[in-house]
Amino acid sequence: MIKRLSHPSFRSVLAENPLVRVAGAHDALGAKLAEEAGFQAVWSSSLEVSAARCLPDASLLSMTEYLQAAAHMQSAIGIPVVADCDTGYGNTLNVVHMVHEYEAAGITAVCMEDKLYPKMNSFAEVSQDLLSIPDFVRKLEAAKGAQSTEEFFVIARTEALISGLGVDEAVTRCTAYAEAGADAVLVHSKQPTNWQVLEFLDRWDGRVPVVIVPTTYPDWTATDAAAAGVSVVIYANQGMRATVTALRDTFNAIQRSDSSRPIEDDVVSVKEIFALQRLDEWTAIEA
Ligand code: SPV
Ligand code: MG
Repeated sequence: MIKRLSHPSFRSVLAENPLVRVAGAHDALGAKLAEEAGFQAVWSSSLEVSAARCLPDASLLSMTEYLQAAAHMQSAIGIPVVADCDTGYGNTLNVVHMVHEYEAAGITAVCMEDKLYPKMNSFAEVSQDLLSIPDFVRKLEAAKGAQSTEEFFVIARTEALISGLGVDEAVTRCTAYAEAGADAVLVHSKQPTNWQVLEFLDRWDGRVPVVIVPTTYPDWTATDAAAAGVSVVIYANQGMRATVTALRDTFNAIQRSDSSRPIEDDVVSVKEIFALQRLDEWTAIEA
């Protein structure tokens, strides 16, 4: 009989691995393919979940919609989802509700960032204004106070570098966030190299683990990042970008040749789709 999949907590995965590699996804299929490839956790990306609806990553979807996407991913895989919860969907009260709902849905880790609500994606060329340190500390304290198990893990993300405030501000903020109870800090940079993150790591006292999202500095290997002091590397959107490339190539090729003949050797069989659906196990129920 098919059982609901179980999964370890993100906290336990981090405790057992000096470096955790995480892949971004927006649905259960993407999450499952990340697991299949050997990633140890899945990032339920706000950029991807919004883009899957052809909407900007601008706090347009509701918490319920993001939670549903994360929960769909979590129920399909045996590794933990790390849910990108933007700003916590509002003020301190929204954060408490968010933690209650995510934890109840079986999500063991959330990430919350110190931008103003409503937020805009970090790479959008608009002003990226931050919440004050005391206000974000209150949100973190509310999140930690609202969790009902010791396992639940809260990542505090600073957008100080994204908003152009520099490494000093990022260190000051992450120190305050760790003191407020954050289980890890995420320092996000949009520089074309890793120099800001290296400077941050040089000054970070290691009181909680550091998470990075190396979208704009892809040459830095996860192994080298770990050697420099990083504990979690998130490949946040490469899967979705690859999907767009693959769908465009496939649809254009079919249109060009007026048949699907040219692409048949390049795409998986329907049988492989059945395998991802665990169809054999489902049909066995009635056999
Ligand atoms: C996401 O994947 O939604 C992230 C990372 O938060 S970024 O798009 O770089 O802001
Ligand atoms: Mg996001």
